[in-house]
Amino acid sequence: MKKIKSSEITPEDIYLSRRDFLKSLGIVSASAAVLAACGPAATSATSQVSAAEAEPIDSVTPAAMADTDELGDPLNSFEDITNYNNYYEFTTDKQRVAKLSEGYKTSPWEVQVGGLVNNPKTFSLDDLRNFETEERIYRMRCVEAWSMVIPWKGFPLSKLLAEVEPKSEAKYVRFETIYDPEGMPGFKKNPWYQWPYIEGLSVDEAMHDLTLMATGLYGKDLLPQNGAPVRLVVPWKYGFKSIKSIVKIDLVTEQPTSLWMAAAPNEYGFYANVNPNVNHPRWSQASERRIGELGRRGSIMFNGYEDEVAHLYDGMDLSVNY
Ligand SMILES: Nc1nc2c(c(=O)[nH]1)N[C@H]1C(S)=C(S)[C@@H](COP(=O)(O)O)O[C@H]1N2
Ligand SMILES: [Mo]
Repeated sequence: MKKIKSSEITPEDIYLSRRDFLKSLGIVSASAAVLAACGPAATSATSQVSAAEAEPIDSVTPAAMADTDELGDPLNSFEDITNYNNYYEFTTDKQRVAKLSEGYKTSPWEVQVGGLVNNPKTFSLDDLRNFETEERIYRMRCVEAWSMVIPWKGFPLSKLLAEVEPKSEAKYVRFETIYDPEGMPGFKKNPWYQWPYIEGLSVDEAMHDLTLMATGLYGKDLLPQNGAPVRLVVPWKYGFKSIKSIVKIDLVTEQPTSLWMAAAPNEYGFYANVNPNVNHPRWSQASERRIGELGRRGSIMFNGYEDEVAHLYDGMDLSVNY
């Protein structure tokens, strides 16, 4: 593989060259076949990992090291990730969000952070851009039993919270999406929801290093359909927790009521951790359809992040749909 300085290549070049490299080793097709045939149980095979390590370390950036996530799952394409979306403020039709949100203005933008904090602060786009970003390749498992693997760009929410200094009384973090019935057609079409879109995390969940404020994917700024300019990504929870286009974050004492809890409390709990053993009242959560694959694969406890996050739920009865 030709050596080029990382400053000379665009993120897509990195992904493409990485994929070519894996293909030359027969990795891309081989791992896809294994995954399709056996599901996640087989994905701990280390062959892909060792192949990735075979490339001379100084020839690649961290981004180029990874076009699979840590279970060896291939990334979904930019095309898939930006054209199959849930964003009810625009439409409930996943394949029309991209079109309806095209050109939606996300600049200027402000995120007001307050509540039980010592340093309330309103973050402008420039303030958000000042956070050092990193790439995080995460699986995303929608509660509707489909999933993707997405290379996010972003910064840990904990870094933002450190700037506002939560008070010790704060127990939860409440997030709010922009409320724009004039600019987003879904508000009027779906008036029965309690807009704006609200989500929440416990402070411990919010401080966890996996919890990301995403500002981009595939190395580019987010498009409106994915929640530009900034959205939450909590990879061990069902996708609806990963609230888009955030304008307000508050530290609070009471557990926030999310839009989905308000809409159907028996179907959508506050914690909403991915759990293949607890079915949705209307469908099984045991398996999922990975967008771009044929057939289904088994779903994984905490979406595969159990080692990192299970301790957050010590003593909680995980057989209940919270
Ligand atoms: N504001 C807002 N955030 C949202 C949603 C939404 O409808 N509105 N949908 C959620 C759901 S159900 C999922 S699965 C993910 C989808 O994110 P993606 O379209 O970027 O893949 O966004 C979540 N965040
Ligand atoms: Mo979802």
